[in-house]
Parts: sequence; structure tokens; C-alpha cells
Amino acid sequence: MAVDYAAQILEGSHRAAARLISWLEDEDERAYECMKKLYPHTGRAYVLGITGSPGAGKSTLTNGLAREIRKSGLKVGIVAVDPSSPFTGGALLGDRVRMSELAEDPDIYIRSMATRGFLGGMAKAAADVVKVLDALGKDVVLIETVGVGQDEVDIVGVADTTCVVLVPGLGDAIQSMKAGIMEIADVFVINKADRPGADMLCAETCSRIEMDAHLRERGWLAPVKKTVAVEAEGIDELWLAIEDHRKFLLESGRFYQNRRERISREALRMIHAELFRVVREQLEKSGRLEAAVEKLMNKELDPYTLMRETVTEWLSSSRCERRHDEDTQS
Ligand SMILES: Nc1nc2c(ncn2[C@@H]2O[C@H](COP(=O)(O)OP(=O)(O)OP(=O)(O)O)[C@@H](O)[C@H]2O)c(=O)[nH]1
Ligand SMILES: [Mg+2]
Repeated sequence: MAVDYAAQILEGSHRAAARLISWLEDEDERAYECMKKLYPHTGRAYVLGITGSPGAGKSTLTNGLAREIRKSGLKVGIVAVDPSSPFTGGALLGDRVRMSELAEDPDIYIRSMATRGFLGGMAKAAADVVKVLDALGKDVVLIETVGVGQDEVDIVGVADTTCVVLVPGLGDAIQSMKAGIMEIADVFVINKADRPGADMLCAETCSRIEMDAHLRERGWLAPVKKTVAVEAEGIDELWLAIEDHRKFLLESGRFYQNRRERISREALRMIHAELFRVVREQLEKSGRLEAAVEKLMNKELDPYTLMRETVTEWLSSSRCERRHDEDTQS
């Protein structure tokens, strides 16, 4: 192992963190050696997810929140997931320009991530990057994600507190929201409150929350906060609401319960990805995948049988290997 980025990261080196994240993006084996060393130093940072539709003002809010959090001396890490999504086209440059003001602060670290290229999926990638920023000594890690598709829900699994950003004037936002969104939001943000319809949207959101018996059972009713992110209005109040949620999690015991669930999910996801990689590699290298596909095409084999047989054979062959290893060792 040539360079020990782990040691440098633990000393707070942004440069080393950037290198390690690139290794993670490239699925470079060396990344995992570093991650192993960092793992015992993770779990300290508070993770805040900011999600919402494209253009809702998530980056502007994230920027504002980072400034607000810095006022109390806390160090901040920012992960912007897929700023160059097909939905938002040229947003990357805009993000860079706005975020660059923050980049001058040595206690803020910002990383943009494209969703493509991560074999283990977006959630794993984000979880890894959060761990790096955590080990780097950031007290709060903000993750910005566009709330589209399944990934959004996965991201929630990474965050301690999730803020869902809504904006007036996008039609009946609440109606068109996917069912899951009420449940993932710990705090609602009505951004662009300078626009008409903000009060109405705020009232609608509040009554939706209060009517939902299922949400009441959680013991936490998501507060709804109005902001004008471009004017930095309402950000201080938003941060207070986030801190309230953090207190609620700690006092109710939910904090540790959530983190336990997260660790369990993460472990399963990683095992799943690794098993898949190993089995796939074996099938491809041995030419058995090609042979099986040929049979599937000709209907000499069905995928259900293939699935079961592959797993059974793989298990027995790895058992044989283990026995062989044990025999040669003794
Ligand atoms: N009027 C108004 N405009 C805002 C407000 N907040 C953000 N904007 C503008 O909305 C646009 C999108 O803001 P971003 O912060 O890039 O939004 P985003 O949600 O990060 O966008 P994507 O990452 O591309 O999904 C920008 O032109 C902002 O200047 C606000 O409170 N009021
Ligand atoms: Mg953005």
C-alpha cells in the first residue's frame, strides 16, 4: 500500500479525502483498505439530507445552512449528489459558482458526485462519502439529492434528519408527491416563499401532516418552515428546527435505533453487492453464463432453475474451497 490516505484524512486533509473519494468512484481496491482504517473513526458527524424536486433551491439552501452552521464553529461537509442530472442540465456550473464562496473556508469540504459509474448504487456511494467526511472531522454532513425515483428514499437511509424542499407554483405539490415523501420528511421547507402561493402551500402541508395518524404515531410532527434561500431568509429558523429534531431523536432513543437500522441495511447491501460481483465474475469467466443464455434462448433451461442451481452450486463449490484451504493449512 503506497500512500496512507487514511492517516492524512484523520488529520483533516481535504486533499487526501478527495483522492480517496476518487478511488471509491473508480471502485479501486485500495479504497477499501483505507475505508477499513477509517471505519472506527466514523459515526460522529450529524448527517442532514436535503431533498426535493429539480430547481427547488436545494443548493442555495445547502449553501445557506452551511454558513449558518459555521456560525457556531461546527465544521461542515457537503455532498452534492448528481448536480449534472439530465433534469437540470447546466446546474453544475451554477452550483460550482455558488459553492465556491464556501470553498474558501478551510472548515468546509464540498464534493459533487455524479450518480453514474457507481456499481454498488447511489446509496452505497453516498454512504461511503459521508464516512470519509465524518472521519475527516466534519461535525455536520449535508447531502443534497434530487428527489427523483428510488434513490431519494435510499438517501434518506443515510441521513439522521431529512429536509424535504417544496416550492409554491408547481401545481398541487402535495397531491403529486409520491406517497413515501410524507414519511421521509423530518422537516418540510417551503422555499421560494417570496413567490405567490407560499402561505397556501404551507397551510396545505401542515394540515396534511396533522391529518396523518400514521405520522402522529412517530411522536414527531414535521415542522414546516418557510425560506427565501436566495436572500438567506428563514435559514436560522430552519436550522433551529433541525436541531429540535436532533434533540427529539436523542431523547427518544430513535437516534441509536435509526443508526442501528442503517448499519444493518448498509451491511446487507454491501454483502449483496459483493456476492453478486463474485458470482457474476465466476459465471462470466468460466463461460457458463454464455452457455446458460444459449440454453435460455432455446428454452432448454428456464431462469428460475438457473437461479436456484447457480446459488446451490456456488455454495457447494465455495464449501469445497474452504475445506481444501483448511486441509492444506493443517
Ligand atoms: N425567487 C427565488 N428563487 C430562488 C430561491 N432559492 C433559490 N432560487 C433560485 O432557484 C434556482 C435553482 O436554485 P438551486 O439552488 O440551484 O436549486 P437546486 O434545487 O439545487 O437545483 P438542482 O440541483 O438543479 O436540482 C436558482 O436560480 C436560484 O437562484 C428563493 O428562495 N426564491
Ligand atoms: Mg443543486
